[in-house]
Amino acid sequence: MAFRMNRDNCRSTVRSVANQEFHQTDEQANHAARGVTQALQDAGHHVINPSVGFPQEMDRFGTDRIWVVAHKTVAVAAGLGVMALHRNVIHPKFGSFVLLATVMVDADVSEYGQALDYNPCIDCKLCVTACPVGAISKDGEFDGLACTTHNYREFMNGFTDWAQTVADSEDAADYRSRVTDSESASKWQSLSSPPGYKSGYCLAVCPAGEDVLEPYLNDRKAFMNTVLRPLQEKKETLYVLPGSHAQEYAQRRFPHKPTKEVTGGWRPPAKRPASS
Ligand code: B12
Ligand code: SF4
Repeated sequence: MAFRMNRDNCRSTVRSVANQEFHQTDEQANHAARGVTQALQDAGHHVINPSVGFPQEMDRFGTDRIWVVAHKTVAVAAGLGVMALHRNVIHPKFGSFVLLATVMVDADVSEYGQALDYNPCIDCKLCVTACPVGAISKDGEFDGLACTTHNYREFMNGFTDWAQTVADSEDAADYRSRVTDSESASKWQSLSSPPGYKSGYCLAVCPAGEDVLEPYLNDRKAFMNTVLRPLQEKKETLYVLPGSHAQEYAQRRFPHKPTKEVTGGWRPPAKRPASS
């Protein structure tokens, strides 16, 4: 199942606005999938709805994939869209502004969906341009480690890195020399409400999809000025692994965005998360 997100919220440079859109849609999707699960259970089936996002299987973290089902794979097979350059599924009508859910049932299915026979991606490569840590390359390579290190700074590995910083600090003054007050507050916020994404700009700028495309086609310059540029110009800290391509890219392409070297919490040698 695909659930629509509100575009301007996702495109906002104000992270709390974009994050509440992701979290609300996440909740809506879990709720709807659970409703379908309940109905199928009442009809006598064995059925589950693995979570849309988190929780995931953290006992496997660092050794295996932590998600229960790959929603994108199922969505593509069901004809809900096509996985494009930015690795998200583009829905033919709603574009990149969808989150996905899967209901798994033991019943025989009377009719199967068909994969789309075209790709709604228009190959504009705005996702490549928007990513602040160069995680998406024009040729289709995706640097999952660069994305996770920055965008998921408040999640599993970013949290581990922060916990290690606390453990390594000699006293409060030492901790404060390593972590800004804003970063401490952000960590608290992510622990007390769902964790905040730092970016997701690849999805925000994507003009593909029937309902989304018109403003881009009508006036590309205005689209760049109102959608792409504000995200590019936003002053924000970018989290990078020392010596990584992401670090070099961020410093070269976005010199006004300060970079901060982090360990990412990975145990040496750095382990790459499974590919998306
Ligand atoms: C891991 C993950 C990430 C990682 C990717 C890490 C990496 N590349 O190394 C990181 C942290 C970077 C990430 C970031 C984001 N993510 Co994310 N992420 C996921 C997650 C948990 C799994 C992705 C995945 O499918 N991986 C790889 C799969 C394809 O491999 P696999 O599991 O081994 O599956 C293989 C086999 O096992 C088999 N298989 C598995 N299942 C099935 C099922 C069937 C039927 C069959 C036949 C085979 C099969 O085939 C597969 C291919 O070989 C999904 C949630 C979920 N549970 O699906 C969200 C998800 C992909 N993320 C999502 C989103 C929105 C984001 C962000 C925008 C978040 C944000 N707000 O910033 C960013 C975008 C970054 C980007 N450009 O991709 C959405 C995408 C929605 C969409 N329109 O496509 C998802 C689907 C969550 C959701 N429920 O909506 N994400
Ligand atoms: S931003 Fe452009 S290139 Fe990237 S996925 Fe969307 S349509 Fe395709």
